[in-house]
Amino acid sequence: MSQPHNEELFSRAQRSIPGGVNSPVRAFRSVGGTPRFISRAQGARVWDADGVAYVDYVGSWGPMIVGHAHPRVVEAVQRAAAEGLSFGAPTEREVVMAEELKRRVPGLESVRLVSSGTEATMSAIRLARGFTGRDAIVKFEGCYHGHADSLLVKAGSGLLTFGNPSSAGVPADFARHTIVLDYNNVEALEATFAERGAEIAAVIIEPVAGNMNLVRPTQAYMQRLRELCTANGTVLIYDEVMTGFRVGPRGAQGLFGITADLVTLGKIVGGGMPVGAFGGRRDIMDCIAPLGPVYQAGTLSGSPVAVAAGLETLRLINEPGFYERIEALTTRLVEGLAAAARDAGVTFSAQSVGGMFGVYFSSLPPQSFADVMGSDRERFNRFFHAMLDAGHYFAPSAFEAGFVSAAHTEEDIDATIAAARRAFAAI
Ligand code: HOZ
Repeated sequence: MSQPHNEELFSRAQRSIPGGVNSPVRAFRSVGGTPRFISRAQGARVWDADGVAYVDYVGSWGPMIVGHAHPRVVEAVQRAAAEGLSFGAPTEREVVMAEELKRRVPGLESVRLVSSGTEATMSAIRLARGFTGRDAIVKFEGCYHGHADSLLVKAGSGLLTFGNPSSAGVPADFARHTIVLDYNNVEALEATFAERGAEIAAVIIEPVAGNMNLVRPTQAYMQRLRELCTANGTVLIYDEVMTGFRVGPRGAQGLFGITADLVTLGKIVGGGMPVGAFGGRRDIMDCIAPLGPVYQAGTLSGSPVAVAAGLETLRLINEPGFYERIEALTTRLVEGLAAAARDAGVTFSAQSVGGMFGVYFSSLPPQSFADVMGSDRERFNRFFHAMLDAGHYFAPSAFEAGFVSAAHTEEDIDATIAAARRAFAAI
């Protein structure tokens, strides 16, 4: 029997799975065309159901920082799996993971493992509310923190991609506790705290946004946010599910030299398996059950196999020169793409932070959600398809960041830049 093709699989999938996918952005709806069904991956490459190879800049949306199917991570997973898949009881590996995270993440005095980034942010919000006894939270337009009810208000990622930034099914009574502000807008932040500071339980922020494409906040903005939270007894939550161990070895906290009260983690911490974590100040974390009154739980939390994958990934990224190399590769990519666009006379910009990057069909990198909306999305879609046809897999949406792994080589990056030269000339 011949191998099923992407199109056949997509038709079959749509008969049994909503939209044919288990997470919306991968359906390719905003860029059009047929999603690639991935059959295997190794290093910097993924292969689709037709056997076509792509240089991968999605990297499972961030976690695959050491490359796909790294032999040491695979071996760690196999070893853990052979010892048992799940116990619903504590294991030594979880303790090692908690100690590792405490050692590396600023301000992390206590940490709990969960199974996804969504669980981490949802739990952190509940905890902040329980700790402060307040209901209101602040989030920023275009930031996406997973799909918990209070956070699906003017959110990024798939909600932005499909033009529906506030999900149906979220009771108005929940949404009214979520205050949405413009990213990077100090005046709006100050005015909100001046008016409602005493009601705000938490501010949650993607400290480098990656779900409305990559948007970098200014140092002054992050500093002022920290000051206002401290002055108002508001819990500052850095959602580092994407940026943790990605923008640098100490995440965005390290980048800005600012310590949040709570941090959420995911993606890299699971090395490609489902893991999330939230943690921070001990006085806040001690409010979680069984120590305190805020309930949070999970049968598969601290999954021994997933934690084994995460631990091995954390060991690999700790090796000397890891971040220098990944940062140099990512810079080479964005500078090469920008030069290729310039030569072709295409309005384009690009930037990177650590191993994470953004490409924009606008003359300057965006500072806010409004700037992102001003970019030429039709042109992005044509670029995306030209690159895909040439064997280079970028995120299938103008509202997502891209990711480079340590398995990418300079030759891979240069091949992508060469393909982009042809793509820019054609679009
Ligand atoms: N929300 C993810 C990107 N920020 C996409 C998840 C997926 O489609 O796999």
